[in-house]
Amino acid sequence: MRAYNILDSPHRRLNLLTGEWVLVSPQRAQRPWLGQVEKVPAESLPAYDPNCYLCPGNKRAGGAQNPHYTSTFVFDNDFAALLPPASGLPTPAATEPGPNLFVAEAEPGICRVVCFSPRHDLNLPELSQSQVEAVVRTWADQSRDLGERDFISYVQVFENKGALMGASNPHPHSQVWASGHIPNEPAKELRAQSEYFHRHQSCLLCDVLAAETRSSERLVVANPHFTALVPFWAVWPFEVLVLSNRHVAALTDLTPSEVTGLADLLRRVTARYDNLFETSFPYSMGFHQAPGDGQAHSEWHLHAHFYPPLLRSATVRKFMVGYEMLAMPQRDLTPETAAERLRVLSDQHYRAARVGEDAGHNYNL
Ligand code: H2U
Ligand code: ZN
Repeated sequence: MRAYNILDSPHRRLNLLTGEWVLVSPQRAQRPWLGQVEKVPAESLPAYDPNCYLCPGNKRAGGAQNPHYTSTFVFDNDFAALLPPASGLPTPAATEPGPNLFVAEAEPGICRVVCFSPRHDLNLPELSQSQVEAVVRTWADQSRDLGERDFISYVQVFENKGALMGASNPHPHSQVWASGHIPNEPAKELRAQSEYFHRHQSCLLCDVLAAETRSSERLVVANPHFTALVPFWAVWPFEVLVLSNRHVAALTDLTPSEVTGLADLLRRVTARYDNLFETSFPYSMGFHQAPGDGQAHSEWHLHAHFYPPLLRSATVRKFMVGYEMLAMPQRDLTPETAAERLRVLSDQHYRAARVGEDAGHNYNL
């Protein structure tokens, strides 16, 4: 009898960060596709769009006028999902329990938008190294500024890129939502990292990084400060986990060389993404840093998740429906194959339309 080989047979894998399982069905990768085909995004956008709410000097939807900014630009979201307590809402501590069965509580917070640069047409892999460093420093500054407030427990930095991900504007930007409670995803990760730390007296993601570096089969790209890999438990076809090589808890802990390293790695990962199907690759990405809840978080390891929806081409996406919505996530392409496909791609963006000094960083790996 043939031995059971997980690489060509259905199996499930445990996500050590969330405690949830993913079903992997490698034997199904070649199934035919007669479903929805997405539109390919416009290849060339103008450097400045007079109708864009985020371009320098333009009026936003809420009526405010953007300055003629030249680097990153941060503003309070005009349609914020969370509002600070100053707006009259009670803080969580002041909340009364709901009547009997149903539970609700106040959620104070602050939402901001971070434009990457004045350029309407340049995403992370097309910006220069120093421009992406400015973005990383802005995320760290925002994390510090918002995380220090006493009514904030968690700062979520994220980017929603592309119409396919519901981004309302093509001008490259990210968002920062700071909330009074720790949201669901970081809360699961907090539980898993704390349990692991107490059980093993070592950090979960330090151990994952060491194991992945040893085996190298799921590595995508690395430099002396950060490593990108397809996690063993990836759900999205080309999902990537970015880990700091040093055990740090937050963006605010990064040294200037680590900021350089993170900017370099983000440019390399996103260039590979764009190169994969020669399209501006949509994704949601975000950083998971330690909660700013006044506790010491020695268990927490700074990381970023990239969740991109594309599966086979610029026009065929993975849908999280049916079994995924009702039972558990499922994937056909193995994380090992996805890593291999991303690993062999060039760091040089296929449009090679880089601006500024763009010397990049020639880390010898
Ligand atoms: P998304 O592209 O991910 O939707 O993010 C854009 C954010 O920018 C969105 O949260 C805000 C929206 O509320 N926004 C403003 O605050 N002012 C504007 O003039 C346009 C968009
Ligand atoms: Zn714009």
